[in-house]
Amino acid sequence: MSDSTIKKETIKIEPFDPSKMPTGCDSCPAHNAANLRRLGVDMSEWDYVVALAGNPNVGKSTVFNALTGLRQHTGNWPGKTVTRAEGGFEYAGARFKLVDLPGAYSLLATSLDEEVARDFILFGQPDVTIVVVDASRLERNLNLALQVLEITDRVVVCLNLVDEARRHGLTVDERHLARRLGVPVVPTVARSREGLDALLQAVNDVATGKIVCKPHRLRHELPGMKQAADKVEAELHALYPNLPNARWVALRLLDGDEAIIQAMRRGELGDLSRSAPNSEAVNVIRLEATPA
Ligand SMILES: Nc1nc2c(ncn2[C@@H]2O[C@H](COP(=O)(O)OP(=O)(O)O)[C@@H](O)[C@H]2O)c(=O)[nH]1
Ligand SMILES: [Mg+2]
Repeated sequence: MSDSTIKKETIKIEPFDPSKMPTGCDSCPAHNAANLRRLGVDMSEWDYVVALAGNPNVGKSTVFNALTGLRQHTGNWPGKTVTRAEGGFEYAGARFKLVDLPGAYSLLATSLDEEVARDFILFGQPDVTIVVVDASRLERNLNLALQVLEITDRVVVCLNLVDEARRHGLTVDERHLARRLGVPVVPTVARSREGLDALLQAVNDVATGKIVCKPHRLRHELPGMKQAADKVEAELHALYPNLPNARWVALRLLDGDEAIIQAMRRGELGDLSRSAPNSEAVNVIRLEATPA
């Protein structure tokens, strides 16, 4: 490989400012209030924020309506033509804000809808993300679920439309699925409110830290890629020990994902960490492809 094919880029990260960093604890809300404000979500009257994600047509709006009733309103995402529904509910004495994300098949940010959904989960760092999946089309739906699990470890899978699945002679072993995914899986028939109490319980348990998820993350990387990702991930870890998705961020940076690079430059990525980064660490990450 000649020198001209070596891509070199340095990203400067703003020095760490402890006054801007929330103090983390296991049962404290994990969401990022400052980033949420930028995303148009005011958390001043709420304890937790829950995002609702899923492919189109899986019953997301049905779940949203069932949980929020009349306590909801719609508007646009700031600066976007994408509509957003927002609502709230109370459970076990806590106030939950629920944000319906645009329906998406992936979080690769190749469409405006996918970008909005990804940015909300990445920067808003919701206390819980409910991924609604269609039990009768599980394989296709797990694509999005696995991508969400790459970005956040605070997930509850709502296995919806189990009545439809049953009609097609399909049963899903939700316990096995939960073990494999490393997050709670709750079977529901949202249209008749079946399973929604269990869903709320699981959401509450993840929000309050009673359940700590161990999300399944796919690792199929070519050796050269693995080496580069290991290096960037290690530097991210040194800066932000609690970043929940350092591997994913490392891979996005290596891929040249402009939104993530800009977020690093603005210091927004650092805000994703719930505790102070190592102040000894040099706040510079070098992205550097080494010749094979
Ligand atoms: N049979 C059945 N239908 C459902 C269920 N949940 C939602 N639906 C229906 O599925 C369709 C799509 O639901 P919707 O909530 O609009 O999906 P969204 O696109 O994900 O928001 C609607 O006709 C719902 O009434 C369910 O659990 N079982
Ligand atoms: Mg909908």
